[in-house]
Amino acid sequence: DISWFTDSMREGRPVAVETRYLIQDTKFPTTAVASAAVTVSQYACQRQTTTENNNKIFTDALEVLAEYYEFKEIEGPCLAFRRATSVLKSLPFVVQCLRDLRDLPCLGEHTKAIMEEILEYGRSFEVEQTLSDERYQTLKLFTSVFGVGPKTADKWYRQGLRSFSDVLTEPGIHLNRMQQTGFLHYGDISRAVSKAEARALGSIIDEAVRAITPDAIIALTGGFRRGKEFGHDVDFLVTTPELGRERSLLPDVIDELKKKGFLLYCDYHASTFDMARLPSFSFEAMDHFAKCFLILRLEEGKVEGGLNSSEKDSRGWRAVRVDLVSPPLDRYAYALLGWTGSRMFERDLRRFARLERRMLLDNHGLYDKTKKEFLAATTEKDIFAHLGLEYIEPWQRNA
Ligand code: DCT
Ligand code: MG
Repeated sequence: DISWFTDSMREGRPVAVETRYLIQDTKFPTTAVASAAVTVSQYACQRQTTTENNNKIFTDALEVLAEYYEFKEIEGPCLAFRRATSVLKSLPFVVQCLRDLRDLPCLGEHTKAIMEEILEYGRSFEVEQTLSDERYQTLKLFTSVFGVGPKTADKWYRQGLRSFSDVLTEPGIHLNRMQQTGFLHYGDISRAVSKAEARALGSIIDEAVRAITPDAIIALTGGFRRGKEFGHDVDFLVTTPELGRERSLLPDVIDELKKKGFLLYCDYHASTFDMARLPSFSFEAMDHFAKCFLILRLEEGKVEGGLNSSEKDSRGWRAVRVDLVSPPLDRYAYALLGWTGSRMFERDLRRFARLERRMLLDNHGLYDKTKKEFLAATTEKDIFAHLGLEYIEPWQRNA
C-alpha cells in the first residue's frame, strides 16, 4: 500500500527519505509513483557528481555556514549544510527558483531560506555576517596552517590571538614539529597543487617506489583521481603483491626520497592493521594502514607548464603536501575506494551500507552483519556489487 506516500507527496508533507528510497530499491511496480518518483537519492553514493558544479553560488555560501558550525563544534547543522551542498553539486541544472528544489532530499528550512535570499538578492545576509565574524575569520586563518586543527585554533583564539604574528610572538605557545613546518612552508602549502604538479609528483613517487621493489603497485587517489584540476595535497596508494612486505615498504620509500633530496618533512605512522581485530569499526577514525604525511620539494623543471606559483617567486621549486598509504594487497580495493573520496561520498557509502544493507564498510573491508562474514573484493566494482549499488566512476564521486 503506497497511498500514504502519494498522499504525502500531494499534501507536500515531508516523507522520510529512507522510505522513499526503499520504494525504488525494492522493485515495487513503479508506475503508480512514476510522476512523484524522486530521482535524486539522499545518499551521495547513489548520485553522480562530477567536478562541474552548476550551483556554485549556493554551495559556496552553504559551505561557509557548514564551516562556521564545524568551528563551533555543532555537528547537526554542520552536517545538514554539507548534505545540502552535496545534493546541489550533483544537479545537472542551475537552480533558478525555489520550485526547482521541490523534490530534492536533504534541503532543510534553513538551507532553503539562504537559497531564497540568494535567488532574490544575489547574496545572503547571514553568510556575509558569518564571513565578517571575527571568530570565524580567525579560525579560518589558523586552521589554514598544516598541523593546526579547529581545537588548537580555538584555543589560540580564546587566548586573544588573532594573527600569525600574534601566535609566533606569544611566548606561552609551543608549536609542535608539524606546526613549525606548517608555518615554515605556509605560502607553498596554502597554494593549490595543480594537476601538472600532481603528475610530476606521480613520476617522483613511481621512481622512488620502483627503486625499492620493481613490482610495486602505485595508484593516484584523492581529489586528483576524481578529476579535480587543483587539490590541497596529492594522495597515493602504494603496495606490493608480496603480503606483509607493505608494512616495511614506506620507510624504504621515505629513505629513497630523502636520498634523492625530495624530503622536506615526514610524519610516518606504522601499520596497526590486524584483520583479526575487525570489525571494530569506528567510522570517522583514521584507518590502520601504514601511511605517511609528507612535504616534498618539487623542482620547476619537472612540471609541464611550470609550477603553480606567484610570478615573483624565483626559487625554481615549491613545497607540496603528499600522502602515501600502504595497505596489504588483499585490502587494496577497499583502501582505494576509501582514499578516493570525496569525504561526503565515503560518509554516505558507509551510511548506506549500515542503514540499507546491514553491512559495515570502512577503508579495510566490508562486513555483512546478516551473514556474519567479510566480503572479499579485488576491485571497486566488486564492492559496489556487494552493496547492490550501481557503479559510480571516480570522476562522478565529487559529492
Ligand atoms: N581519507 C581517509 N582517511 C583519512 C584521510 C582521508 O579515508 N584519514 C579519505 C577521504 C578523502 C580522501 O581520503 C582524500 O583526502 P583529502 O586529500 O583530504 O581530500 P581530497 O578529496 O583529496 O581533497 P583535496 O583535493 O583538497 O586534497
Ligand atoms: Mg587530497
